[in-house]
This record gives sequence, structure tokens and C-alpha cells, in this order.
Amino acid sequence: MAHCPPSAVPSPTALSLIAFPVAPNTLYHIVVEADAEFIISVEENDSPDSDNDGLCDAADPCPNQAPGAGDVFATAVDITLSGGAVGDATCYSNAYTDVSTPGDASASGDHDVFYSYTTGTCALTLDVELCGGDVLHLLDASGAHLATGDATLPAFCGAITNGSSLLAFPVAPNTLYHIVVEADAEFIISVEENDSPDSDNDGLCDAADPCPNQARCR
Ligand SMILES: [Ca+2]
Ligand SMILES: [Ca+2]
Ligand SMILES: [Ca+2]
Repeated sequence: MAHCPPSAVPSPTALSLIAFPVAPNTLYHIVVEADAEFIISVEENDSPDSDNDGLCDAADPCPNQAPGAGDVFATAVDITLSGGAVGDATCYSNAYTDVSTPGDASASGDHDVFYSYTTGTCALTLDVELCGGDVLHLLDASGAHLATGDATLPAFCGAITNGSSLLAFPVAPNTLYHIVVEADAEFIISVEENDSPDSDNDGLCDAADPCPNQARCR
């Protein structure tokens, strides 16, 4: 069998286009002109991620400041009983969307801050109110969507004209919930628990009282 002598193999030629500037999220076409086999390689050089938060500088609202706690579900910030919090979502990512997990079709494109809240022994309902943001959501302990606030402005908003309210939402006592604030700037979030009454005034709410209508009953 005859073999081609090595000298008969055409030496490969190489052509390169290095560091050609491109736009993100854009379709390009490449034309290879050749008469036989070839190898084509495309390598993308991305914008750096200066604050190491997983978002390249070009897609990062704050390229030099990583988001704080509450940027994702797993780092939700605890809100103490019947309290509130002042937050600023400017440097947070948009982790709660219609395709994220957790997520919901009602999610907006705004940045998200995750909070957690554990109901007390006598909890019946929660009032969750947001001032200065877009919308709020209530999730259960595993992140399943329970409810989304409406566009009602909380009374404490003052001159602020955007907000969201979820009033008298029925909850279970001694149970962990999560709250998602969707906002692009500063906001105030308030969580108020409405407890079961203490009909016999013995210091035990009806829900935790073996005899809710008779004080000092054993
Ligand atoms: Ca970044
Ligand atoms: Ca969002
Ligand atoms: Ca009682």
C-alpha cells in the first residue's frame, strides 16, 4: 500500500481573529473558508466580576459591592416578632423571578431581598407591608409561594407613593415564613402579627389556653 510521504501532507495554516470586540447577548455568524478538514475554535472573553458575586461587571448593578445577607433564599434575614426593617435593594440581584427556584409567575424584574419570620404561639394572621418597593411575596419555609401583596400603600408610607400590602393573611403559629421584597432602591418592610385573643384575661391566648373562657382552670 502506498503512503503519502510526509512532505506531501500540506502543512496546516492557521488564521486567528483575537480579542474582537462584541456586544453581549448577540448572535454572530462565522464563515470558514477551507478546501478540506479544519478545526475552528471560538472563545469568549467576559467582563470581569470585580466583587466576586457571580455577576460580571457588565451585568452587575453594583460591580464593586457584593450584595449583603438576604440576596438569596438561603441567606434570608430574620425579622424579629412584629417588627420591621429598613433595606436598600440597589446592590441586590434579581434572584426571585418567574423562572427561579424559589420563584413565581407574579415575580417582577426588580432586585430581591429575602427575609424570614417565625410566628408566635398565638399567631392567627400576618400583616406584611412594604413601602418604597415594587411588590412583596409571602413564602412558606420551603420557598413555596403563598401570596403576593397588592398595590395598597401602607399608612406609614408618608410621601412615598409606591408600596405593597398583604393584610390579615392566615398563618399557622410557631411556623417559619419567608418574605421577598422586590425593590430597586430603599424600602421599609413591616411585619405585624395578629394574635388569638385572651378571652379570660389569664395571660394565655385562646389558642394556647386549655380553658379559653375560664381563668385559672387546670
Ligand atoms: Ca459582580
Ligand atoms: Ca425579582
Ligand atoms: Ca386565656
